[in-house]
Amino acid sequence: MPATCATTEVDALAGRTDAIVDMMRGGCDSLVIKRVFDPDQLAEVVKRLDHAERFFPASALKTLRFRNGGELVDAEPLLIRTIGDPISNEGERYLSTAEHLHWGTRALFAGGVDFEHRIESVLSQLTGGRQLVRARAHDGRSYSGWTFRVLPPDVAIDLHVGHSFFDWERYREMAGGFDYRTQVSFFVLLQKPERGGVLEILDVTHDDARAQAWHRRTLPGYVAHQRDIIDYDSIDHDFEVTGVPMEAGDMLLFHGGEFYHRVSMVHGARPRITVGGFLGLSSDDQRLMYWA
Ligand SMILES: O=C(O)CCC(=O)C(=O)O
Repeated sequence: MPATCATTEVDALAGRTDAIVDMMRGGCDSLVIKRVFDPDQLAEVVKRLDHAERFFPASALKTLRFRNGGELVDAEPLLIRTIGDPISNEGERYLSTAEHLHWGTRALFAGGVDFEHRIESVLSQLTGGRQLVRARAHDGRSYSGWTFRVLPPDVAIDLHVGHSFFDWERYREMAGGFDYRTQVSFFVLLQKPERGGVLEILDVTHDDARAQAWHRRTLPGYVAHQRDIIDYDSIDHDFEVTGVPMEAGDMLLFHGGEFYHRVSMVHGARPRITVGGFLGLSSDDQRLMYWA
């Protein structure tokens, strides 16, 4: 079955108080919330990010470049820039970056709607009454709540699924623990590229035996989910792929822990820029935690 998608206005969330937990339990697979941020404010944030990026801790994630049609161009530079340390990184650095990124984001959004305040107030309406909290380490320090992701032209994010990352140390160190089956992704589109850069959800879950057929060739040295180069042609032929249209300012929630997904290649001069993270239920089902 293709992924099911719903769209809602940000001031019409009252009827969706259980939306996130429903998604975690197999309900609607994605939800676009329109205009969570004003696109004019985000255009200003993108300009500031451009100037400020060098002051932020950033990682370059290796990715592969494909020509149209899926032919591999080169396995060299990987060009997805992640601003803020992803949860895969070493603990001490990850936690100090989280603090830094938190204050940096405040500066990027200064003078307009504050990012953290806005996403918390929107997400809190969808938790079925559970408290929304930023994930913490055992020593009490906060995890990052989000990272910025910059996808330049000709770059795509390969197929991946949240479930394949749960053996990372940072997940084990998450205070209180979280229920791995419940991971949902969220992000806000800051800058839409001229073409492409669409989040695509496949009707294939992490434990689906059919996914094994994708893993045909192996390139050591790539990040976990990119060790295997995926045969795009067979995927598009064999599986339902649901693209989720978005505009700058929209927020997307989707069941990325469970369903394979990817971002199609960015075309045109403008990079695609998003900022987002992940949500999961605490092991005791009392809180909804978020992190990146
Ligand atoms: O568009 C993005 O920010 C990446 C979303 C994604 O692939 C994920 O949440 O796993």
